[in-house]
Amino acid sequence: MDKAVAITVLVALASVASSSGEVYKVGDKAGWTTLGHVNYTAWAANKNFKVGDIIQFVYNKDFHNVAEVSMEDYKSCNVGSPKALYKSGNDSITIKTEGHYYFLCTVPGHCAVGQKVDIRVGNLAPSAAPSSPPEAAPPSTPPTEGTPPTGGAPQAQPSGASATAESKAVGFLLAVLALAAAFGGITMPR
Ligand SMILES: *[C@@H]1O[C@H](CO)[C@@H](O)[C@H](O)[C@H]1NC(C)=O
Ligand SMILES: *[C@@H]1O[C@H](CO)[C@@H](O)[C@H](O)[C@H]1NC(C)=O
Ligand SMILES: [Cu+2]
Repeated sequence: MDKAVAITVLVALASVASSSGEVYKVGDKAGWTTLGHVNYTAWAANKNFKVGDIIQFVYNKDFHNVAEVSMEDYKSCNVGSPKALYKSGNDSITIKTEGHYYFLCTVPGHCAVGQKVDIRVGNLAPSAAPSSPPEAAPPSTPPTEGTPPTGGAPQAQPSGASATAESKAVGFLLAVLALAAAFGGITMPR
């Protein structure tokens, strides 16, 4: 009975631990910048973002900012109607629900050279496949500096990411079982 309780508690603790949010610094060491032309699509592609994770933008606030925008504005680099604007130079955004979070820098020209990122949270279709075709061409915002939006990157590697997550979970479970065995001297199932 005590062993069962101990195992239950350990498993509960393990699931709490594994569901606590991770902090993702956008661009890793480079941060949020136009220098070096960091490919933020590639940066985001192999991440398994979850609700509760924290997306951290670190940048020089004299040169950049962070705007959360709609998918359309993300694709067209329209900086004119952000949903939210951050400019502290060190902005941490906690993910509250599944979905796409589109961010870009509103400084003229920066989005066009790639300072934009699509944070895809949950098991959703890649943003490259919009569910509805573009409707009657909206009064267009001129694309900045003639660079086409880079919206066409399919992030086709969920298998690798989920395999990693699974092996992590299995490892965790094994560790918990080993601990429980050591703790209670139980024999493993035969
Ligand atoms: C950025 O990376 C994505 C995914 O790896 C790739 O498809 C895309 O072509 C890259 N963009 C540039 C501008 O290199
Ligand atoms: C950014 O803020 C976090 C806390 O929100 C802090 O841990 C981190 O050191 C800060 N980084 C920089 C570069 O200021
Ligand atoms: Cu910028």
